[in-house]
Amino acid sequence: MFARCPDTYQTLNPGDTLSRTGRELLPGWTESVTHCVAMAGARASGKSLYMAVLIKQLELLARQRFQHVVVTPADSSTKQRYSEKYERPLYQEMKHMPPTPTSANVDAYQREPFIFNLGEWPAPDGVMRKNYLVIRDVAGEDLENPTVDPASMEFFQHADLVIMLFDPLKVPAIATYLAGLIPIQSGLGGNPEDVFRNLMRLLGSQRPQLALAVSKFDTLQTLDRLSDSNWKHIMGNLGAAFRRDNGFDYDPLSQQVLHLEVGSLLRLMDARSLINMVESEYRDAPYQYFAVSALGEAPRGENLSRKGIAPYRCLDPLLWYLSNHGVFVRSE
Ligand SMILES: Nc1nc2c(ncn2[C@@H]2O[C@H](COP(=O)(O)OP(=O)(O)OP(=O)(O)O)[C@@H](O)[C@H]2O)c(=O)[nH]1
Ligand SMILES: [Mg+2]
Repeated sequence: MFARCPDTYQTLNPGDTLSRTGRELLPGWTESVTHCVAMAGARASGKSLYMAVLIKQLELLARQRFQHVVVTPADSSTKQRYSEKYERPLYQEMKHMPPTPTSANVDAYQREPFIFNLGEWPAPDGVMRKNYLVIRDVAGEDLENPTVDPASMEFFQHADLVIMLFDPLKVPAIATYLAGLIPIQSGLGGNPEDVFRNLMRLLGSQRPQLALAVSKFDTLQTLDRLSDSNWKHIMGNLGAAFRRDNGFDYDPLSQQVLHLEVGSLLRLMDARSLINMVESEYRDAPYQYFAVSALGEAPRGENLSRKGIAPYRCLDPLLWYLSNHGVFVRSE
């Protein structure tokens, strides 16, 4: 069995037709392979925008590189919620999304998972099986709340991959440098260390694979416009892996370089206590650092850049996980 419950991310029995919360599973679900992902990060760290763009990028990757695969919403609820809450504001109205409502809210559209078809790929038993991406967006408000009931977010414990976003604009030194270079973003969320501590509380003794991604990386890239500072030298280094987009070519070796570079960047950003926490909590479990930008350029006020969205390295965290499971890997 390679499929898990899309609601709780927990195991199922062969032939089950209902999820653990009693919802009907898609036909043949227990014969398929699931990849269960959960987003994490403070308020306004960029989770929802990232998720919107991630799906678009996956669709593109499939269309451009894997002719036999079409990435589509797997059920009507995913189709409707994704298009209304994520795709439309971003790609049609070119506006920001409102903050994701806390899961205690009746309108919490993210309480149910989003399920996408990833096409057929050889499963660990060698059989070609349908693969699904099951992904959950979470309200930063819930993740910042140290009293949120772990039972209400139990899916974190059973996730295959947690993608936690780290907002560089929350770093005081960076914010000072950036003043004047990019429009000020209002309404930033809480401290990433507190979010990480709370995430560990929600995870209990479990350690799902963790992708810790510096989000809004476009803002850091503008630091090379400064006339004189350490940051100009660091971000102006065009040889650095984090200055190059890799298109869709995920490569484990260059990821390793990026991991080390982003690790030192985080140290320079004085995120040492976060790094120490990650390194000690994830001593025996896989984690990697990433750098992503959903927008590619800092937004001005309510509206997104008129040049459109130029996502940067958004697929890396997911491909780190999926490529280890033979999905979106070319058989040469
Ligand atoms: N410069 C830049 N800003 C971004 C990027 N992604 C998000 N932002 C900004 O961050 C704001 C918040 O993004 P969201 O995706 O709504 O944040 P969230 O983490 O889902 O927030 P909650 O739902 O409250 O937890 C956006 O309105 C943008 O202003 C990015 O790639 N680059
Ligand atoms: Mg959100």
